[in-house]
Amino acid sequence: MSFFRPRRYAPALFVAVALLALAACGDQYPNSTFTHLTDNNRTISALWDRLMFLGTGVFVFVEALLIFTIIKFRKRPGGPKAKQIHGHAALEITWTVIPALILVLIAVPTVQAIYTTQAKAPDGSLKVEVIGHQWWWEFRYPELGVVTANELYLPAGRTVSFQLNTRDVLHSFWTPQLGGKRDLISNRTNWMWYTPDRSLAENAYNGFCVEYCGTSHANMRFRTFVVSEDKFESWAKHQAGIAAGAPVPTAVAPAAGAPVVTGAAMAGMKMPAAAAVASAAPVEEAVGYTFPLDKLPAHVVPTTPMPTGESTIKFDDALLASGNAVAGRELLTNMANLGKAPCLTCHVIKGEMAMVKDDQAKGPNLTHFGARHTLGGGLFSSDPATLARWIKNAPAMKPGSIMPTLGAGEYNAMIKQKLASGLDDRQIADIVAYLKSLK
Ligand code: HEC
Ligand SMILES: [Cu+2]
Repeated sequence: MSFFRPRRYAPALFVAVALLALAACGDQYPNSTFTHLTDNNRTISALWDRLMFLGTGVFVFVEALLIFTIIKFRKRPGGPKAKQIHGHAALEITWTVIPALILVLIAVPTVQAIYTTQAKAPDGSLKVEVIGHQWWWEFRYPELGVVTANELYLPAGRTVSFQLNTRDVLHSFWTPQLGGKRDLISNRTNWMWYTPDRSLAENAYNGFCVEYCGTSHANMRFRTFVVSEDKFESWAKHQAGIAAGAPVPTAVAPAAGAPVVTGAAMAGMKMPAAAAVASAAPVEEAVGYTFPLDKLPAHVVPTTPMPTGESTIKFDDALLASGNAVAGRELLTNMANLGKAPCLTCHVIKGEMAMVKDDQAKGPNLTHFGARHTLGGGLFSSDPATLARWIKNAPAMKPGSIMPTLGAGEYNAMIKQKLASGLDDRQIADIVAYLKSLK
């Protein structure tokens, strides 16, 4: 006699499995690839559905046959000896032909899907160059003259043709909700295209690097904003130019009493910062469209924790309110300050003195950094307090980051000691005010 009576447990087991299955449907999955938001994803998911359907059919049929056979032909006490059979032509032909037919049903649409997704992008597609760097993303729109980083804007309803390259090691580009994952391979160009649905105006998605690429691979993320064609055009047109609101490139430090852009002025500001330096800026440019901060869905808002304990990056936040954008600009653009603020040896800010070309720039293009919501490969929010700490000690916030430690007294993981000289909090607050003014 056995104590284990399966029948007694069967109902409970059934309920448990059913609950588990139900739980899988109850939540929101903002990084799911099982969406139908682009033509590419629809093609792939049609294949998936067919495979699941046929696979489930095969599974149920085979298992049913197996269970039936086990029960029906089980060994019984005193039963007859099993009949021995040698070969059964009809049966063997059947179990060869049926799987072959199933494979054809899978192979034909699979090959079709490969041809569809590998085909050249349709004429008139928007070209976007995706360049992988350890550990951030560069996005270029060569037809529009735009170079940006970590935040990808796409027009809804228009096919985008991605040209995928890497500056260093392998990476892989993927916005799961929009589908179409593809690798960035050294010395080779990969292509991919898809069309975000026209109905997708003002949506934001998470993007990831999905090929291991070193220390901060998991920290190499980006955001994809799908917006209406109008908004995209407004964004792109503005991005192609220099920033509105920044102290004008020809401006020198203002005379005593002249208005300056301060962090406080910017915080409560509705108008472009240019208005605040009206005396210095002859032309007041309108700021182009930016995905509204207050409309960011929760799943794209960065939640990376700041370093704590010993590694806490201390900063005097009170200084941020009086950050002086003109002084910040002077720090970055005056060659005399290069030792302390070598920013432009790695970053391009259009309209400022060019020390590197886009192709040699080691860091993200900062021309319109003030219009970005994130920093550091989508890891952190670009609010002034976080930005200040980033400038002070980026590698402490993002392991291995190629953006160097620049704050005086900060521990520099590269040289394994504290920086004897570097930027003080006052100077960083000024740089923050300047970078945030680059709308
Ligand atoms: C040695 C080259 C180098 C220097 C010098 C440098 N940076 Fe960077 N910077 C980088 C790199 C690389 C990144 C990308 C880091 C990452 O995300 O891992 C970066 C990222 C940034 C970002 C975030 C951009 C974004 O969109 O994510 C800001 C802002 C920034 N740097 C500002 C500065 C400022 C201000 C200075 C000077 C005080 C400076 N950098 C000096 C290389 C440099
Ligand atoms: Cu990676």
